[in-house]
Amino acid sequence: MNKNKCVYKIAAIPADGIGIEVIAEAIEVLNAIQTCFPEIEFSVETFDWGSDYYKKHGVMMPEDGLEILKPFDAILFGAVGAPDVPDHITLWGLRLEICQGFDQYANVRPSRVLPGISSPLRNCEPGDLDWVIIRENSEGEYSGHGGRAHRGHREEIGTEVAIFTRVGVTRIMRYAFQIARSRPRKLLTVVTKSNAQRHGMVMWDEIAAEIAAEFPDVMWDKMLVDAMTVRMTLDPASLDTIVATNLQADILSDLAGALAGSLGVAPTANIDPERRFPSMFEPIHGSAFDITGKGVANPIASFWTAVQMLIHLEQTEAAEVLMSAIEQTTGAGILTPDVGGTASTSEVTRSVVDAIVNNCMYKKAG
Ligand code: GGG
Repeated sequence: MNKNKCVYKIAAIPADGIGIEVIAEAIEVLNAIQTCFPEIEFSVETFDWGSDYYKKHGVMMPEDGLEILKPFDAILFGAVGAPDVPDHITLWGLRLEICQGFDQYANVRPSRVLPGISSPLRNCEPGDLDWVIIRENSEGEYSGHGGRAHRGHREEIGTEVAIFTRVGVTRIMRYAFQIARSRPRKLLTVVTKSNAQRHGMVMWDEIAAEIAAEFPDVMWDKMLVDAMTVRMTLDPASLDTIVATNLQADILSDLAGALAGSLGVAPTANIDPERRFPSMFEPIHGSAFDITGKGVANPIASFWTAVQMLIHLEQTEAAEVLMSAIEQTTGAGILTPDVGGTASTSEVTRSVVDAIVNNCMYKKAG
């Protein structure tokens, strides 16, 4: 028995639609990684939580779901959403329950145009679009505060209250500046809407300026969210690291995924930077019921989020091998239809697995 072997307990929650397909492929890729890196072992346990579970039990996951997940080193998540269950039930009952329950307050969303994939932007040179969006993941517009009254009456009201706390804003700003500092350009754009939202968003701006003083080596600027969509589209090379509120970053990262070629390649990591709880890794895309069961779902976002998971687990060499296998596959034109190819989900996986094996053999020989 190798005493230096790292055994990672991974909770897989494929959940709904194509989430089930792409997480199965991600597990196959992790198996290839553990074959090539004998010092790494993944002990994967899969949970059947999601919309089908909801239809049987009336809840998206068991009441003690968070307690069940707590001992795991990481969570690999698929997607939520079903045509016959309201979206706010599926989202709040599983994904947000885990993100907020485990205080995974930093949501990290890298975007880059991978080799072999083209951006819908004209004149987008390789390297022009290479961003990391940091989404505040615990409060803001997703605080869950609000309510309905006088249902069905003419006087009916609905409120949705965005809550920004000094603790919440300070920690996400500091995290974003740290990420910006770790990247070669050391450049951060703080997204805001403080012209119209004159309370929480003005505090957001003030705290950004306070934290900036701790990072004199990071250049930073501030953009209104509406103007940010224009800048992302017309001047992508002017951006690097981006921090935005929960809702703003959710919208901007869909745009980022589309500009990088497809949401099918966009990964996301829900991180508890203090490592009190397991962090959760998932593709940004939803359950995509229109293509479920057709064998054409793009598994690249799930593979890329597995890279994020390996980095979080401090297995950087394995992460590099996997990222390089992904890029070799896309670069060779082995692409699903959403990025202009004709390959099936399993053909893309086969290519990534083969590339992992080849890269490892090459490494060992070298
Ligand atoms: N894998 C991501 C996922 O399932 N997303 C579903 C969704 O509706 N997300 C909206 C959000 O998180 O704001």
